[in-house]
Amino acid sequence: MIAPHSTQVDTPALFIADLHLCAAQTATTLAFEAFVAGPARQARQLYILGDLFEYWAGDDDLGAPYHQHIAQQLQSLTRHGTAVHFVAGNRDFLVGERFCAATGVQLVTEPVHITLGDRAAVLLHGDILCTDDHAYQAFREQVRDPAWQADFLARPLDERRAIIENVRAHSEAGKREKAAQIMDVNDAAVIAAFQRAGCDLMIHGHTHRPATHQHLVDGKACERWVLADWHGTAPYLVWADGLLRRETLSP
Ligand code: LP5
Ligand code: MN
Repeated sequence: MIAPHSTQVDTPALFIADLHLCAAQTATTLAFEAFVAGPARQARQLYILGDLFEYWAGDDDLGAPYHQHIAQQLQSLTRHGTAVHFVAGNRDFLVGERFCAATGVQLVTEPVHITLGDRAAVLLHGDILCTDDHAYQAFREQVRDPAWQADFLARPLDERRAIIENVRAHSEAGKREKAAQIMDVNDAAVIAAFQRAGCDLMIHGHTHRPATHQHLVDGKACERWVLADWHGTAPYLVWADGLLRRETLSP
């Protein structure tokens, strides 16, 4: 269910993004299993800020044994009592109702507004902030169009997978040509996102450049936490005891 989301977050709450889970990435899959069995199980809430999967071709891909395994991991977590929220990334925006029913995960649409203690925060995947990447933004606009998605999802699963492999090849080749700065967030887009959200704290992923940035927005100090991508370990952000901090689980 896609629900508007503006909530007081129970503590401890965890934030992750850019796991890029797939059957070929054994070490990252093991890190995810350890994360689910450990820190995530002890948390009250888990926010997955996009790109949980290397890619998601549609909820009928839940039939793949690897996806079954990941869905069971998530279901064990939500049944245990951790509330899991999912914000779509640029690789898994086709996650839908069937995935949610199978896992107990709640889909939330960005920008997600939450309150950490007495502090309002906004959550994003982060790709929307990369406004200098004009080719990507044009692609994003096309594939986020509901009519385009309905047409795409009506195609056979094998055909969708083949199209995605083609896009991935173009994307990887394109990224080698693009200047690194183009693939980072645009400062004006960050400031506009803070202004629209009316808060001084932002958490996002996508750029794979973990850091905590300070911004001055209309004279107000604002903080932007960028999540790390996963490569065989489980980096995450914890909100507990009134503070945000970074942790990494190494299985
Ligand atoms: O994810 P990341 O960080 O590696 O790269 C992104 C941008 N690339 C993408 C593409 C995805 O990585 C792979 C596809 C995901 C599947 C989604 C499900 C269904 C979609 C179906 C599509 C038809 O998002 C990359 C950014 C980078 O982040 C940094 O911000 O630069 O953007 C691109 O590379 C996009 C290109 O610039 C433009 C798109 C080219 C598409 C060409 C299609 C040709 C083949 C079509 C066949 C029908
Ligand atoms: Mn991404």
